[in-house]
Amino acid sequence: MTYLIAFAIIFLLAVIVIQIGKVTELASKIRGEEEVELHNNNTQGKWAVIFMVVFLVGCIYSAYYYKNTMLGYGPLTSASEHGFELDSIFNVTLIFTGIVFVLTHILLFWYTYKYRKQRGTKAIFYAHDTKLEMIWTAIPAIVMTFLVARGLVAWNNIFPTLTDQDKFVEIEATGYQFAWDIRYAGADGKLGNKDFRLIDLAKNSLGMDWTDEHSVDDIVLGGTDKIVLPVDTTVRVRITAKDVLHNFYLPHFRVKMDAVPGLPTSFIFKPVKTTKEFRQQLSEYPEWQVPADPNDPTGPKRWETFEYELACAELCGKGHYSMRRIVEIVTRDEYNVWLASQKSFYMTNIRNTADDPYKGKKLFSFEIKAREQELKTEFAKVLSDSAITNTILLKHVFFETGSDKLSDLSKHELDNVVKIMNERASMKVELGGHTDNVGDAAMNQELSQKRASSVLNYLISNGVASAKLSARGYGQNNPVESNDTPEGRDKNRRTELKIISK
Ligand SMILES: [Cu+2]
Repeated sequence: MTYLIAFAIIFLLAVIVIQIGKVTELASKIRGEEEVELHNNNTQGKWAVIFMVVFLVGCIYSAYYYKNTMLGYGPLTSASEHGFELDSIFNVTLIFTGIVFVLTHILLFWYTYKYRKQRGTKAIFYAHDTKLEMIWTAIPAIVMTFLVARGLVAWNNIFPTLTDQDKFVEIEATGYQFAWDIRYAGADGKLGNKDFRLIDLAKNSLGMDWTDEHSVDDIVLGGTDKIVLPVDTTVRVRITAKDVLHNFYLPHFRVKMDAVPGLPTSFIFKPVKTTKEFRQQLSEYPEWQVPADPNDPTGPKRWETFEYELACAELCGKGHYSMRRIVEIVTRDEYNVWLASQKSFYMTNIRNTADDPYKGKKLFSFEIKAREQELKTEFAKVLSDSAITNTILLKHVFFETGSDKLSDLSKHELDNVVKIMNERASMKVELGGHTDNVGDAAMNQELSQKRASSVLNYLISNGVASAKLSARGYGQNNPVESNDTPEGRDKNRRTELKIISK
């Protein structure tokens, strides 16, 4: 229907134009051709001058009217250190191009009027003037050289080479249809290696390499989480994409860089205003004092709801708009608290699963520290008067398969047990060995007894009085989970510590 109406309109317009043409033709036959042409030239020349005035006034008025909504003017000054320099480059370029724009338009329209066809005038034949050519080649060349040179200096300032000694926060942004994965380096400050061959959409969508220990504490933010960054700190963003071209654009920080599949790019910037400070700056302008939601006049003001944002500035597909993310700039202390509260991707999704290359082979120092705290709390619980259980699972005690030989990793857990045992002179405990139901029950009984004794021997040889310890094998009799699954059997093979007397 819409097409039909559009077609009808175009058809009618064509008919009108043809009819006007016919009328003009008839009129010129009556008045004489030349007379009409001179009259038309006069009118069109005058209209050209009127158009020029209206057009230039309109341009200048709109630039002035919208100045507070444009980046770099009014309230929207740069929120990053290098942004001020970029804004100044844009302004200088705007001044030069603005002057040329106004001048050429005045000349264009004024000459259209001045040199319109008049009775008794003749065109001058003006073929060449070397001096004029020199002038209009030299002036743009000098101006362009100045602009380009300034741009190069700024480019070098914005992209310094950061060394390991420089203190900076590094994050990685991976664009895909239609979101960003934001990866933080975690406590070690280093992003781990990635390999596209390791990409597994369900378990490892970024292709992080778990054999690189820098990966272990890396944090990956979910699709809608706020990107939090510290103020007054250099931030290096590694930018990459998984499918098509995207563009990492932080307008308030004057950061804009293509995200290209297979070609990592990066941008360095330093935020200089926290989100709160920027809101304060906006609050001084009347246009930011209005309610954020026009339907709710008593609700928060526009400046109160302001957020920095990340946008994809490449038209990458129909869900393109949903790549918007909120960026929050906070103080250094707030950032540290936030970072510490984030869980590493590896620890939440990979640790001790089949994909974990360190499963049963390695404990990380942060895990050992955390386990020490946890063990202390567990002991405090079973020793308190309101205790509901008297048993602690020794989570980090491992044996070699089918043997009673303790693995090296068990040392951390057992050394902590030694420490706690020696702090309480009267405490007596029983070490209990448990197995799954694989194999012969009598063999399992024997193995569990041997394993419990191994733990007992380790504790004695590390300074616990033998009178405080006993060891007992329970075989496969006390499962905590079903023996039908590998995970269940894994849980059933365990060593427990039971408090006999406090
Ligand atoms: Cu995109």
